[in-house]
Amino acid sequence: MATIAGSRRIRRTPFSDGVEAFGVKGYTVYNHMLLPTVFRSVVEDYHHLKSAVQVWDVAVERQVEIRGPDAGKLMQMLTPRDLRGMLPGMCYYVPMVDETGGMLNDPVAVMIAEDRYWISIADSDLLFWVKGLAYGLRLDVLVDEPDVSPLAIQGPKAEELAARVFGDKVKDLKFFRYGHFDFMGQDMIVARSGYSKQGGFEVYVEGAQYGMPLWNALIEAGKDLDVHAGCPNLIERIEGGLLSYGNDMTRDNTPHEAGLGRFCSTQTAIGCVGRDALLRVAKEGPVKQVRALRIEGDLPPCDREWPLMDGQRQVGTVTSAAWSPDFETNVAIGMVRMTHWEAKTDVDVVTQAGVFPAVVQETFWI
Ligand code: THG
Repeated sequence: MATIAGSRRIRRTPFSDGVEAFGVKGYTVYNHMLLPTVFRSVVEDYHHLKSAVQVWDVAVERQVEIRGPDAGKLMQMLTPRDLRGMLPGMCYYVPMVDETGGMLNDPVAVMIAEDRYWISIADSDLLFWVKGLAYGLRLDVLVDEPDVSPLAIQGPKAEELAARVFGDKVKDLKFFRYGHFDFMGQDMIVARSGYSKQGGFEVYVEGAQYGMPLWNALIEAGKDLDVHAGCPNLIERIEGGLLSYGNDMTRDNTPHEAGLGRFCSTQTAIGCVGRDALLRVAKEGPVKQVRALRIEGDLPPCDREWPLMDGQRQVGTVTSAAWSPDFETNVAIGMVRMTHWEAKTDVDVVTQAGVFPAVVQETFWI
């Protein structure tokens, strides 16, 4: 593909200088901002992520901040996950839906205080929906995008690296919990989370001016750990079944179709604007759902939806795919009709480079 022209609409991040110093080789655009996709090669980055530690510029995980007396009420309107048990110090993965039950985003919600939340969004303009609800319903809240940029530390040596910069106390953090940690006199929120299955942390860097100092400190402290700049890795995230909003599910899908039913408690999520719609579809169950698929052959890049066929009949789509060196097969994510979603079902994938045989899997790989 040709290169993308930089411009003000495609925002740089507080860490972009660090990313470029490591020789970033590819970018995508996510939330109108640059997201690195490859440093050495996707396969080299993959092996390194699974064996060492990487520092990721995930500033594209923008925050929608909700502040004020009605913050909790507005949060519950956005999601079918029951938020009543949420307390400061917790992060929740929360499907967010519109009034039809269609997915608008699949963010990580961070409860900063009783009356203050950050919604760490995937790639859609959720801010406008949240602002619209707040204004239309005259809620007592402020809704904005604050100057907060997440930096992820991911990989088997992430705990060691994070402890060197933030102190041994980070090791006590449980999955999807956060704490406040000091970096050069600045308070930072550090959570045990991140878009990989290798373990690690996300630092919510408040104030762009702290971006490069933190980046440099992590790179310096991790020299003997073989630390390298990295980014969400296509192969690893498919192996782990981590979904990509806009690719693996869209506004046309319910959370149940996306396989996110375990994050919904629609019956008790009183106030969720999609509650009635979701209760209706959850009763019957979805007629198509996300599945892991194994595909044979030398695939082209998955830069479009690939029809899944049983003979002349379309029975679904493949939405993400890549060659997995560790599992020695093409790993893929697709949306499969219920007639064909059972494990071991044989189907055909129609790509821009021909037709390839595929098999529905029982589970993801990691
Ligand atoms: N971290 C933060 N913000 C984010 C992402 C992130 N915003 C964009 C995008 N990623 C949102 N999507 C996801 C998808 C999966 C997960 C997190 C965000 C995730 N899932 C785990 C899993 O499926 O194994 C666990 C979820 C759970 O058990 O609660 O982590 O990565 N800040």
